[in-house]
Amino acid sequence: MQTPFDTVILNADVATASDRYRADIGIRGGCIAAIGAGIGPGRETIDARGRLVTPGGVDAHCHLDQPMGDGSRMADDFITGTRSAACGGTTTVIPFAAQSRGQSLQAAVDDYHRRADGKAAIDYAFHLIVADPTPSVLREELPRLVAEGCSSFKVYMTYDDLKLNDRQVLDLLAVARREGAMVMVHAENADCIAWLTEQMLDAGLTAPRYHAHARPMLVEREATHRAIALAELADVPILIVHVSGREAVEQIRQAQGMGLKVYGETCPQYLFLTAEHLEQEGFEGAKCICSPPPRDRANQEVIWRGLDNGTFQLLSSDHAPFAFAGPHGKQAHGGDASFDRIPNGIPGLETRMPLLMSHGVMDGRIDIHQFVALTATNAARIYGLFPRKGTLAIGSDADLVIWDLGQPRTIRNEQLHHAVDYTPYEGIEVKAWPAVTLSRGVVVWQDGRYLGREGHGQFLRCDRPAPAQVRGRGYRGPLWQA
Ligand code: DUC
Ligand code: ZN
Ligand code: ZN
Repeated sequence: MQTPFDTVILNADVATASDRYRADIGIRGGCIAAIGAGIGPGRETIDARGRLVTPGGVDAHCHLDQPMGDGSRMADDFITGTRSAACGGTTTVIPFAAQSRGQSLQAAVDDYHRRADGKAAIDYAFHLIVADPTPSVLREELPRLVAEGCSSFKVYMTYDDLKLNDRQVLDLLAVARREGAMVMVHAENADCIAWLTEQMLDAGLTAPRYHAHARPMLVEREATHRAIALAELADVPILIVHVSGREAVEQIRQAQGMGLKVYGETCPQYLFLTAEHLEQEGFEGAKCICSPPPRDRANQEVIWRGLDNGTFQLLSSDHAPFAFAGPHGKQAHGGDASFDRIPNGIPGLETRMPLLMSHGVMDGRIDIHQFVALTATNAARIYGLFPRKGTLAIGSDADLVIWDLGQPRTIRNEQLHHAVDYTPYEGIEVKAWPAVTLSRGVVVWQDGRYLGREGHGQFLRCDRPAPAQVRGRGYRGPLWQA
């Protein structure tokens, strides 16, 4: 006789990226063991009473306890960051093990494991940030780390301590091609930003609002175009992260139209904030400083359209948590620091899924299957975690969200669970919030109470992602025939 399930979710209205059906879900050993009608008893039962049930979110771009080189410090570590994620329906996070110049990549990964070990409440994987592509990084460390489960890495085209030149980017793209890794690109033109910043500071334009003027859309457009050209030359897929508006969107769409494998990620800040948020009184605008900066309403509409028409595969938070008050966050260089000395980034792990469910699905901009794809399934596929993560299927981890829909609520920072002292989404109305979040079958959030446990979250080794496989539509020179 079959042993009972550990937990049965009864009467669920299940939505995945492709399907919608009513069923009971049986969970055993942290995995989904059965989906069907009348599947038998469980030691625990959760009656979903016709409520919408979706896969738990995979937030594939967030920063937790990432060492900073400028004296600032992130407010969220793996304890508070994963707690906040779970309360907002996210059950997997992929933050960044960031190499600093002169450091080996392996040392960065070892350090990041130490920061995460025993702390996370939900599962996590690591992307790499490659800031120093030495011969040993290219020939030994990266191939080994990709094989060991860090199968994606980010390259920066801006920031003095991280930026790579085109030759270095090409070297890394060639490694990604050979090893089957996914390359994420932060696309902004560093020299244009440096030149504009110098001009503005010389003219005495130092307030937070000038951050947006120092990083106009064309610097993102140019770098996006260049990144795509480099990937075409190396004949390898790439993913442009945190796309902010029309000009970068046009570059990505053109490349996709040419048949290149160019993937796109955007974030809630480009749907809900504008550059006007940087114009708040005094230093308040610093709360919304992130890069690329938020644009305007017309660009918000372009981003919404890109979520609907398939330009974007991912909606990630880019949670980069700096407190507003205190000596380590936005005011690390003083409460009147010039815009170029204010740490870049905003929090958003907990609000990502409710904002998109509410203003995307419930307001009719995207459908529920697009929602699941954008918040969970595509990230799991693109980073080599599918089908363990990102869907509800027999054998998948029992990571899921039971939604409370239709009850209006106002986002207030005091109700969030991160360690940041503000949210840029303060005051925005939503009509959706997770009623219950399960991580590998364990309830971590229920009816407004955090029930997670430090150390429940496990490190995930990512496979080489199928979407990183070469399609062979890039440049074909004599080297490729050799
Ligand atoms: N880039 C990121 O990816 N995150 C935070 C800030 C930034 O510039
Ligand atoms: Zn970035
Ligand atoms: Zn980021």
